[in-house]
Amino acid sequence: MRASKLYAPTLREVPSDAEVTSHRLMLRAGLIRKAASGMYTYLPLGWRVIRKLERIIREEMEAKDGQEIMMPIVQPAEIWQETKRWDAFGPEMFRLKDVHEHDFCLGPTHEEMITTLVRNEVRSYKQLPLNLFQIQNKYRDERRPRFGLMRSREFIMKDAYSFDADEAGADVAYRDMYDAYTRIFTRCGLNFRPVEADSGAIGGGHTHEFTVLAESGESEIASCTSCDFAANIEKAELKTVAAPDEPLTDLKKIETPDCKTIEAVADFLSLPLDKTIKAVAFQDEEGTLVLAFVRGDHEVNEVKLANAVEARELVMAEESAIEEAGGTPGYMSPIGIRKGTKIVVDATVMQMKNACAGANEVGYHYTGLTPSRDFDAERILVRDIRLMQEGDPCPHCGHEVVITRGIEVGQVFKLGTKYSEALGATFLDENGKSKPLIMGCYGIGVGRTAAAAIEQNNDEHGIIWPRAIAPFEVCVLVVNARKEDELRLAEEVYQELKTAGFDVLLDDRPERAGVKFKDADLIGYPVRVTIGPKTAESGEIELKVRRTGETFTATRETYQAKLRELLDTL
Ligand code: 9G3
Repeated sequence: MRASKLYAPTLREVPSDAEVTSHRLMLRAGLIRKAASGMYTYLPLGWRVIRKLERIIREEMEAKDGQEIMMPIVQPAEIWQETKRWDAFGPEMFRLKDVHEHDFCLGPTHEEMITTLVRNEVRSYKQLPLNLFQIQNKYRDERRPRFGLMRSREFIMKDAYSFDADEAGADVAYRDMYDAYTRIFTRCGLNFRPVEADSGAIGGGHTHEFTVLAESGESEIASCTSCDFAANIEKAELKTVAAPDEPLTDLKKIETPDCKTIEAVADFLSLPLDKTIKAVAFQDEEGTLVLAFVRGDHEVNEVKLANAVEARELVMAEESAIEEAGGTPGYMSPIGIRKGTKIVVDATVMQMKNACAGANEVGYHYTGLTPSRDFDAERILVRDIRLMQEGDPCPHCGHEVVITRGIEVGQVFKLGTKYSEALGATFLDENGKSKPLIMGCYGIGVGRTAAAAIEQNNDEHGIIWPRAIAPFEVCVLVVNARKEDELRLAEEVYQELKTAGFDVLLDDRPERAGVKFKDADLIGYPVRVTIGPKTAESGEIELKVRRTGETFTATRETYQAKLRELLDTL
């Protein structure tokens, strides 16, 4: 390809709504253009990156016996009604009607579609295990699309689905996909971690997210400083902290004027925060009040809390809802709350002795509170609802954890029989007994992976592509395309490299050299081969490595070997 023909409009400036580096650089380098909110066109350079990513994904999926298919994007409502998910996702699901007024959606995912396909044809254990995958646009009507390809409303996903006869088979399928993902993201040159994650809306329990470490990521990852523990902070389980043993004092209600927060009370009574109990009030999607109690120096993990009360979503409670339930905002205690309110107490709180908490009366708190003695066990749920914080002990080895941010680029889920039972996808086992298929599902955000690669590989000049997914792996740049001898030499080198199998671009534009050098750095070709006056004089060819800025001089005879040597390190 020649840059004089390439459709890659580079920009010096970007629109203000491009908040993260990858979004800004993908616009500036002419990789994507916004078509509408959360909808993007891939320009030639951007699409070359996607196609290289897809090739790596296909190779690794097929190495694990995944078979590629292509399902419709437009999905009939009926299959979603069978799994009772048609109404579960509200406005996030793009819906449409056909000419007969029948309901359809644009596929946000394909569990229903794939399971209704398989249930008709897979009838015997002899046809198992089966792993089917596709690489296709998905549609999720995000209220606030942002960060370019990182959170868009139409996005390319590789989604795979596995079908097994038993749990042991499903474990093998899960491990195969886990290994395939490890190989895919390694080949893409990404610094990633598989982290334990919360299975959220789709249930099934076991799941890992493949997370690319990047400060601009939306995920928060807790990882151990000394063992391989890593978990999405939403899921990270915490050991119960035992409280020091001490003689129990009597429960007392004391006046604490104007102490509306637990910090104020701790101050007023000069108590350490870890001797206080903090209440946080939420409401679930039905408006039911959910009270959470954690130690004063801990935070509530809303995902764990939602799972504990089986709520789909939780919002901070209105003060009126708290009062209706017999609670006193700012002075909440689980003692005296009316029935029907869900009360969840963190397991560490249940170990506390002689603690201080709200007394459910304005201006009053309890001291000498020992939850295992004073809380009504019938009324409360005791769960781990703590949010893991920097420095907390690793649940595996006890060393301190650190919290870093990351971009979720892939996830592997165990689905069990959630969809096969709901949709009657059964098979006959070797004894002729009918059983539901055991499933797993596995996603990779292809565009998001490209964006994550840029988040991890950039500098003040632009993108620094890992070789395997660069739009071109080498750029042959003519210093002065108006000089006949330089241009001819560049053409020869370009042809030689193409013949040698390199993925090469010839920048033959009649632009000032400075502009072309800047574009090569912005777009981020791994190696730049410069043909200039010295090449014409003495055959000297300069090679520059984008990542390190190192330059090497070679001759017409040695430059190809040098290029291969350099590329093999990138
Ligand atoms: C919906 C809408 C949004 C959704 C879903 C359904 C997320 C939904 C979970 C998954 C799980 C896996 C296969 C590939 C990997 C991820 N957002 N999920 O089910 F209707 Cl609007 O998609 N699916």
